Amino acid sequence: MFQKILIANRGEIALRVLRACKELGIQTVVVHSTADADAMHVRLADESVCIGPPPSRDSYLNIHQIVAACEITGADAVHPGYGFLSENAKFADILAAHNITFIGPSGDHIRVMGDKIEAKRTAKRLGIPVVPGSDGAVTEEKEARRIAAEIGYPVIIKASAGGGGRGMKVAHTETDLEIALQTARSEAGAAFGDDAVYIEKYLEKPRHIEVQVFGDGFGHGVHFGERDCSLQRRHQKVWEEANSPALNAEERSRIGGICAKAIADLGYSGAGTIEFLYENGEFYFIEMNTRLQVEHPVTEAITGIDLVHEQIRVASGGGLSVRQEDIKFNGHAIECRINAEDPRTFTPSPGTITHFHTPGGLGIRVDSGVYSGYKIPPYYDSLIGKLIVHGRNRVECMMRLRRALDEFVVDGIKTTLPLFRDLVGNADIANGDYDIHWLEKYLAKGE
Ligand code: MV4
Repeated sequence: MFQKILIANRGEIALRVLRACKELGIQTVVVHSTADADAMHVRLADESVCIGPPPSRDSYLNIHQIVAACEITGADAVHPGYGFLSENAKFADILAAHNITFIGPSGDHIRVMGDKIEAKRTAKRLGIPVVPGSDGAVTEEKEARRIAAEIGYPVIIKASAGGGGRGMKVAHTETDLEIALQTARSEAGAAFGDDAVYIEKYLEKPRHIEVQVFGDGFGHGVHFGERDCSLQRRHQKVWEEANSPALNAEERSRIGGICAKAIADLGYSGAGTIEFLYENGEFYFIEMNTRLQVEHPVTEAITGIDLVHEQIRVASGGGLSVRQEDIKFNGHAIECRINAEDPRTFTPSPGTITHFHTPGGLGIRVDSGVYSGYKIPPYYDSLIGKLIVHGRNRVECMMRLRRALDEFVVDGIKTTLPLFRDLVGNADIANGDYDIHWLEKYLAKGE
């Protein structure tokens, strides 16, 4: 087991990882920018190292400073959290070269999944169902026309170096296709320095369902069920649940089994998320994330398993604490992402939190790095906390969520809490009847 873990992140996820380390009796080091000297993760860690000025590229993304902080403090492993360097293959390789364990998959697995064409080809080879489309990159308009005619319109053109919704163009007819292909290629080239694009059938009303997987480092794979993350705005998730209200136990175990086998065949190590679009009872792979995700607590709530403990165990060579047959799905969980933003326009609202009171009681978890009197710096994302609610079933979970939202107080700044108070009272949400476009339509109506 590791002696000392360096946490290369900030905010609620730094605290989340810190808690797991403390429970496992592992010493902790955090790194921080000058803007985060007063942050909770800095206060609670055993040691802290200031690695640079506020901009992320000079601090949380500064690989050399982070490696130096490991050497100075004698950390033998790094947990990257999510965002920042968590899916940076070069960072994983550099740590390995310094005999420091990256708590995550190999640099090569990160690299494969970071290239969306390569990821899709890999998924298909491993028996994961993919969206119909081109076999690889498409450059010629003639080839694009042939593929589009074969799969049928509408089609979507995606950047191979994109992901998470960046660099996509939809073509509804052959007339749209030429412009869509040209703009997608030039935008991808300008944004990512790689103009490779691919074509897929455009699914019009899917849900976003993602399967939590783990490789144990010894060639075995398991799944921890799925999360439904369809409620998004501009590719930012807002509300996530486990299980998906759209799946039955048979579908869960079928897609989970396919994903677990793929992870085993890939020789993958650590936590991963296989993302699907789900429409008319069918799953279509879109991407794989090679990190712990923001919404992992809903999976923890329904399985009772600490996923950060599992990441640390696997990275240290100790394998998983559970086999597939030990993983049971118990009840229902919902997570609300509480952002320091205007609840209608989503304009960031940094500043001082004058009063912060979190809800409690059975089935309530709040993961947050803020406190009364804390000043939210303007340099980073606006997530200030997550409310995770668990119940024996979805109805109980929703009742408890409504009550927890009533108890939650954040004064001094604007937050997205009022949006969640509206959503818990909405009939479509109560029925679990929503797709990836539901939230944007709801916000456009201004209800
Ligand atoms: C799609 C799609 C429809 N058809 N692919 C957006 C994020 C990126 N991960 C993939 N995305 C999409 N890919 C096909 N073939 C629709 C989206 C999409 C979306 C997906 C998940 C959650 C929210 C979304 C919002 C808009 C578009």
